[in-house]
Amino acid sequence: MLSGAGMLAKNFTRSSAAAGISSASASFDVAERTTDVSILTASGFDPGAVIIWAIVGGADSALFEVNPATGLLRFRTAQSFVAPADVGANNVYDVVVRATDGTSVNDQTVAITVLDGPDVFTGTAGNDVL
Ligand SMILES: [Ca+2]
Ligand SMILES: [Ca+2]
Repeated sequence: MLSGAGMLAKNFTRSSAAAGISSASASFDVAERTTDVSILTASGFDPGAVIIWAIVGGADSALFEVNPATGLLRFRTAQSFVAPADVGANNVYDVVVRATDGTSVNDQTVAITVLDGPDVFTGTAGNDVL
């Protein structure tokens, strides 16, 4: 006796309770005058899930962009330590990043601290006064 019914009932349930953006402290240090912050990674999603990244909030969200496919978080323009552009002007930039696979949505607040670095002077062919 043959029956195909059992072959049609195979469903997969999706467990997303543990999904999250993996970042031990959700904070990063970045040297001034650089744009790349970090390539973010997501944990807890189903194996093989296609993660889409987006910036969804944060006081300084307008200053950042994230690559939807790679998760590379970066400043739109490099920041200066002596002239911070963040809210509060304390060189700590706050942004909320979202990872989703279309089913699970996970938001993570990330703090990026811009660190002071040696200042670079670009001279001209003649004598320069600093
Ligand atoms: Ca700040
Ligand atoms: Ca400096």
